[in-house]
Amino acid sequence: MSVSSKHGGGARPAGRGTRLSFLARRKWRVLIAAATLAIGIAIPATSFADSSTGCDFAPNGTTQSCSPPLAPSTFEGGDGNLVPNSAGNTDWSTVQGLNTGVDLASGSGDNAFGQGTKEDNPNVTVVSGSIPPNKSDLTRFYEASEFVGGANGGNFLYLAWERSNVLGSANMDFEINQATTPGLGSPGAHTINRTAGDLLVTFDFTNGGGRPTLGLLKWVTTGSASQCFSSSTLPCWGNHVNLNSSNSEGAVNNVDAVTDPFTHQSLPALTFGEASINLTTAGVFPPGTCEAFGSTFAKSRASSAFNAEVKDFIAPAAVNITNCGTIKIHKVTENGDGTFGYTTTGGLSPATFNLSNGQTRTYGPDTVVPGPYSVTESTVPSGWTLKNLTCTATGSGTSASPSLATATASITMAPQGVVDCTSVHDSATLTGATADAGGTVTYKVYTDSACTLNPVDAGTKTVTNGVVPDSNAVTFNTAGTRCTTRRP
Ligand SMILES: [Ca+2]
Ligand SMILES: [Ca+2]
Ligand SMILES: [Ca+2]
Repeated sequence: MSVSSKHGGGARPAGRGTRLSFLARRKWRVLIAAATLAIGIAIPATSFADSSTGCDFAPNGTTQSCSPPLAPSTFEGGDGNLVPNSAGNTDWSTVQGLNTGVDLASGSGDNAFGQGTKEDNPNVTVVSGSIPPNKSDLTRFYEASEFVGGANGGNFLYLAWERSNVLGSANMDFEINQATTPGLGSPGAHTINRTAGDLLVTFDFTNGGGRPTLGLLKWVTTGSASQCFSSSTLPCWGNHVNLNSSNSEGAVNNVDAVTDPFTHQSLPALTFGEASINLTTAGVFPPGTCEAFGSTFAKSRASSAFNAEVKDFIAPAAVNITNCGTIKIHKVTENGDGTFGYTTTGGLSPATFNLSNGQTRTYGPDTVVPGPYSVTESTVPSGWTLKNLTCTATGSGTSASPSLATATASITMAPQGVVDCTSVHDSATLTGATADAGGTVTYKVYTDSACTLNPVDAGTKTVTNGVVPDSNAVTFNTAGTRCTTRRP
């Protein structure tokens, strides 16, 4: 049938029929779409339930027994699943600041460390498709961290791994670096960019039962080799930090399958593990010294022995773990520019600084030790008026109170806090005048745009160094275009 004949009179009944059936199909599509939506909502709602008790971990045989959140954190790091099961708690599905590592697909393309790689080796070779069938094949890891104040408070670190098989025990390591190692996931030779004080969390779980054994080591670059945990030479993983039930908890879903809320996949028993660690009470951070970790990756170890081979790994993800905070001060000016001087209290370095329009002073990132601080805009060129001072504060325990009257931001910094303040100064400046221009300026406001009708005096202001203060406020009773004159 040609196109033109379709629109001919003889073809109209067929055309109507086609249109009706098209509309009918559309209705069905809507109904099907609605049904699909209903199913889409129903699947996670039912499968998220996991164990009806909310506990998917059994340290002894099949007797479920889960630790509550490691107080004062509310993160459920000891229940072997990924969703909060008690009101007011968090778990992986709800935790703030989640970071995710996703491995390459299992099989010939999966990246792993070359044969014989040990934890203490910073120089590694990455190979493809050589994960032994009897070793853990990692698929994902999750990381989150937060500062929680109060008794026994501190920097909490949450970690989780997922694997595609249940062969062998679960021996996983999380390496937490201050610096990044770009491209570590790709085949070939790499040097893991380690800095003294980097962290290694070991997670060992025997399929037979018991609780996960958690360990924490620091990267050591100087001093005696006796600090090393396994190696006989520096640099090495050493200075083993004692983790116990007072500063950590962990679990594996050894009771039943649990659901990953992000992939909506069911994770069979023994394929998910998690941990919560209070890095502060574990003594990771030297008091009064700032440390910041920006990169994390997960790997599987061949056995519970620390010097066993590391095989599969998941390339690093960016993280933000720090015991200090960040302060940013922005300057904005209107109707000109100038140099504005600031003073600070609390020990910020430098203690004083200057800003002009559009400039920012940053203390950080992550270099402000927790405590009280103030920043005052103390040196203002004459003729400028502080129009606005605003601050935002993020992070538990971190706050900032701006005072327009004193041009001061009062800050309380907590670990992982960020304070961001902006002050706005306004002025009018003579154009074409010399830098030291003085005298006075008289403002007049007119009700028309041609500066002829109903003049109103808006004040006479003193000019200093070419800077002209604002006029007096003038109220208009009707809307419209006005004219303002300034006469020296
Ligand atoms: Ca959990
Ligand atoms: Ca839970
Ligand atoms: Ca891999």
